Amino acid sequence: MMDADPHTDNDRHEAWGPSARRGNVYQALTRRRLIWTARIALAAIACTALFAIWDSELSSRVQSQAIWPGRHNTTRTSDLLNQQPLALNPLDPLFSVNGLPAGSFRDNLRADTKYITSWGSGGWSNDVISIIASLCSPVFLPSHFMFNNFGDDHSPLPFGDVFDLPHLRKAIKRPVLEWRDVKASKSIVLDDIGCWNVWESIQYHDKAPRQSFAPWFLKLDISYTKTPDWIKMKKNFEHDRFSSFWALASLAFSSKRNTSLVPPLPSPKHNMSLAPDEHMLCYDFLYYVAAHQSHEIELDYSPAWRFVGQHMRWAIRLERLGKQYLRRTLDFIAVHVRHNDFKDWCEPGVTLEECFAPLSAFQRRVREVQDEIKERKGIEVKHVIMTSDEKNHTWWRDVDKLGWLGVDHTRTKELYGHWYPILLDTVIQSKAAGFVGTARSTVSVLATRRVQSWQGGPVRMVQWGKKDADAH
Ligand SMILES: Nc1nc2c(ncn2[C@@H]2O[C@H](COP(=O)(O)OP(=O)(O)OP(=O)(O)O)[C@@H](O)[C@H]2O)c(=O)[nH]1
Ligand SMILES: *[C@@H]1O[C@H](CO)[C@@H](O)[C@H](O)[C@H]1NC(C)=O
Ligand SMILES: *[C@@H]1O[C@H](CO)[C@@H](O)[C@H](O)[C@H]1NC(C)=O
Ligand SMILES: *[C@@H]1O[C@H](CO)[C@@H](O)[C@H](O)[C@H]1NC(C)=O
Ligand SMILES: *[C@@H]1O[C@H](CO)[C@@H](O)[C@H](O)[C@H]1NC(C)=O
Repeated sequence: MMDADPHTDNDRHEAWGPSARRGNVYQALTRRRLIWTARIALAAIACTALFAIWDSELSSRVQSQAIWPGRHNTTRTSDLLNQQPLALNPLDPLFSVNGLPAGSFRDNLRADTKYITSWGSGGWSNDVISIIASLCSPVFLPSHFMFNNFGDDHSPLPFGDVFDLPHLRKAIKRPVLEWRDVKASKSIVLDDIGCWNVWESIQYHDKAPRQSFAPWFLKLDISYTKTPDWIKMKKNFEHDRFSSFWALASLAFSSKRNTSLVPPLPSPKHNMSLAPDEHMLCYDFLYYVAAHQSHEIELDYSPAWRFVGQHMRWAIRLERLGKQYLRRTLDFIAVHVRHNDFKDWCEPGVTLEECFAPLSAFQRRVREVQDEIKERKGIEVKHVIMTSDEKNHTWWRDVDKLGWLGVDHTRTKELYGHWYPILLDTVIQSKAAGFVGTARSTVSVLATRRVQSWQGGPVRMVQWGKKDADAH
């Protein structure tokens, strides 16, 4: 918990996520570099990034390409497979690259187009919030994203496997690419690139760019330029890490860029010192970005949620799988209880029993949500579905005793893969008529936003950290 600061809640979501793990990331990278050489190709296939074009004359280009571009002889993504040759869609990734995924990503970038990308390095919900942020501002037109897992299994999760990219492109009217559309998964080319280092300017204990597995999977050798101190919203305040969309976006334009350049950190492999790339703009980390205030993603006005997050619907296959898991349960309230590493966030001197909210607190909030649905929609919602990272069988038996349902994940990993228990639980949460979550969990935060936006349902967060934190 090197980032953890129990005296402020400013770092809360991430405190358990990326930063908690980042201490040994570098070590892990070096150690794994040897072990993983043979697995790079595989990893790169799975890895994902969304790019975006931020400055292109899209419409004129589309007009000049009134016929199906024959050189795009690939149907790797299911997305492309579904594309009808005659139904030309200017947002199609095919229009944003030169052709097939290339050995070096640069060979596939169009000269008339600019791209933006960033790396994930958190838990999966932290990373979803980062990508929502990076896709949000009109200048940060879509950016890349990659899901990392910093647990025992470093298998990245492709963005397009989770979210419905064709829907997202249409909804936000932006071309969005994945890294796998651009750089070949089997490439052995280590590409040099200059990127902006945001992390070192928004916090003070870690004097380095944000570590991530993404450049490793993508075979990028990055030379970082530290962003100016003024990107931080609360100058010199160590308990808050947010920067603003427009501060970061201004660095994408040559006037601010040129006056902000400082000597770059040489890249780790090729020892290259490169200024931030102007063709492929990149930032190390975009989790802590806001328009107006820290953690605004939780609030109704959040531009990131309104303009992007709510349009990130589930990919069709995942949606179908989620429905299978729900079987015939039509109306239900979802509960999310987050335990385990959250214990590190308990107030000093508080026992675990006092720290985590008891089931009775969740029960009380569930009743409030039931009442609100009754009042607002005249519907009696009786079923309650519990989702949690808790492993304790006694605790789950107590959940059973309340008559609440659990999701049967006994075979989920085996059938669908490592990521699917949390993915399916997230899908199920999003389909609830109402939601009760755990305060300070990004999994819960995203579920509240989805239930509000997609189901028009009421939500509550249960407080915790000390005895009776949620008593009311
Ligand atoms: N199956 C399942 N796993 C969960 C649930 N909640 C948390 N987890 C697991 O715990 C991990 C917690 O997430 P982290 O990686 O620390 O970070 P996060 O996903 O951004 O979420 P928070 O830590 O809750 O803010 C998830 O990736 C899951 O593996 C749940 O409801 N169901
Ligand atoms: C295009 O795809 C077809 C069918 O997979 C293949 O036979 C052909 O060689 C490909 N052409 C090029 C130029 O890659
Ligand atoms: C920034 O620098 C580049 C390269 O040196 C130059 O081409 C460009 O005109 C400069 N832009 C401004 C606004 O000074
Ligand atoms: C990296 O490059 C710099 C400047 O070109 C040089 O002084 C330095 O010795 C190089 N370091 C390594 C480890 O090669
Ligand atoms: C498991 O949960 C029960 C009920 O909440 C609790 O009393 C017990 O201490 C827990 N066991 C462990 C090993 O945490």
